[in-house]
Amino acid sequence: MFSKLLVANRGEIAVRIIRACQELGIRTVAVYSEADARALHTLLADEAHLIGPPSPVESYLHAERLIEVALKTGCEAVHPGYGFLAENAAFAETVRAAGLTFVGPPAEAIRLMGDKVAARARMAQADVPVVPGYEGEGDVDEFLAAARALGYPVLVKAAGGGGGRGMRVVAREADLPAALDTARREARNAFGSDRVYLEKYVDRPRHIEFQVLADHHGHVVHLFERECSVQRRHQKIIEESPSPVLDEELRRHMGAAAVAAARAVGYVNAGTVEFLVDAERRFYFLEMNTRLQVEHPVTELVVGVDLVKAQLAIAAGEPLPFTQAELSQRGHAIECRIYAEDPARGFLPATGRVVRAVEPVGPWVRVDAGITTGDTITHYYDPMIAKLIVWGEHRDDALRRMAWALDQYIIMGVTTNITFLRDVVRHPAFQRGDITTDFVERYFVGWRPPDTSVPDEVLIAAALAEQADTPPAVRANHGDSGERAGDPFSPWNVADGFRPGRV
Ligand code: MV4
Repeated sequence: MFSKLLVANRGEIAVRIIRACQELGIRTVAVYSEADARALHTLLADEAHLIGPPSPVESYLHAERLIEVALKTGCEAVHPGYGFLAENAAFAETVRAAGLTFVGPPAEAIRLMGDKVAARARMAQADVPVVPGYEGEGDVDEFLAAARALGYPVLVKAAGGGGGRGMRVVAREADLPAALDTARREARNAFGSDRVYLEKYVDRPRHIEFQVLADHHGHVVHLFERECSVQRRHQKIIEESPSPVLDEELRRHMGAAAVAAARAVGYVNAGTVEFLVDAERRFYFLEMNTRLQVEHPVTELVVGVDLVKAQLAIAAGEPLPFTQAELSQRGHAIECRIYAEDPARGFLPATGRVVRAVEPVGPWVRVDAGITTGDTITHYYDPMIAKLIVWGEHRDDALRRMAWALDQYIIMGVTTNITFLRDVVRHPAFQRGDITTDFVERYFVGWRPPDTSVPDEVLIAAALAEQADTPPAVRANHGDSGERAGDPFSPWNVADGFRPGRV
């Protein structure tokens, strides 16, 4: 195993990686921008190095600077987390060229899966079902002929896109030429390539993805599925495992397809194969994410595998410690993503100081947070600040636990989507598991947060209590039945005595 590793990321995922390393006895080196000098990941790592100003291009995306830090601190490996450079094939190559281990897949797999047209072709070769489509190099007339054969509506997608970026639904033949022009123009600007392709539009699909792990010894397994259909503008909000719609047979077929997909690209390390599942429960390969994903904890809780530790073991050359037959799903896990955003103002990102953060704690409740009380949330980085993950024996147990945990979660000083999530997990359609990718638009347009304004009397009472700063024991002596009450020797009964944690 490695003895020292560079964490090339920030926020909750950097914290997650550092914790795994701490357990494994791997020393960690954090990198941080000027905006993150007192961030959790900076404080938790064994060493932290300033890499530049807040702007990501000058810090977390600055490959040479990251590698320079890794080399000068004596790291052997680099974990990219997700986002930033995680799916940058050139970065993976540069890391390896510097003699370091990249905790992720081979650059060729990243590159191939990054090209959506090449990925579709490779999947079709490997008998992984893809959405019927046309990836031609042809002119408008050929696109028109292909679309007519597919039947409308069709989707125009950018070969260099993914994650829903540069996608366009075309309902009628008359709209296709203009849609192709716009899509090409946008793709050229966004991805540097104007190559586009067509897919038959799958109406109201479910998004179900399979976690895979592959080692350097030819073993490939899947760790079952995650259902990620609750999204808003291609941002996932809630993920769960198992999916409420898969049965054993479909799960087995999709799992086999996910393993075949990974094998077909020579995949190594942790990856995710995304599928669309239509109303007739047919499934189609969508894309492969060549990284650890935000929603990995739901798999960890249901399958009992620490995916970050698995990534590190694989990168260190160890064989997978389990076979497919040894893996199973137990119970149900749900993840809610906590965003610093204002759901009452079109989900506009929110910034400011976290005056107080109180995380729910309890059996089968997990919080992966990148922030804590006192932190400042800026507009430089992703607004996702924490993830709340719960496990239950059955889906309804997990749902109840999630509703409870959301009620307990307090973040003051910065607006978050917690109030929104509380309503989503209690929604009858969500409770039924009736979730397709249009769930939020269908049920939550015009959603308003509940009125949480506090009466003036309560604010005055709180202010007076704060000012009086009454020690707890003195309160306990006024009628409470606490053990300290009436104990003449208890230090808590000395009204002006020392109190731990009080300056
Ligand atoms: C589709 C589709 C319907 N038909 N492809 C969006 C993300 C990107 N990975 C692909 N996406 C879609 N591709 C066909 N042929 C619908 C979506 C889609 C979607 C997919 C997964 C999760 C949420 C979504 C929300 C809107 C559209």
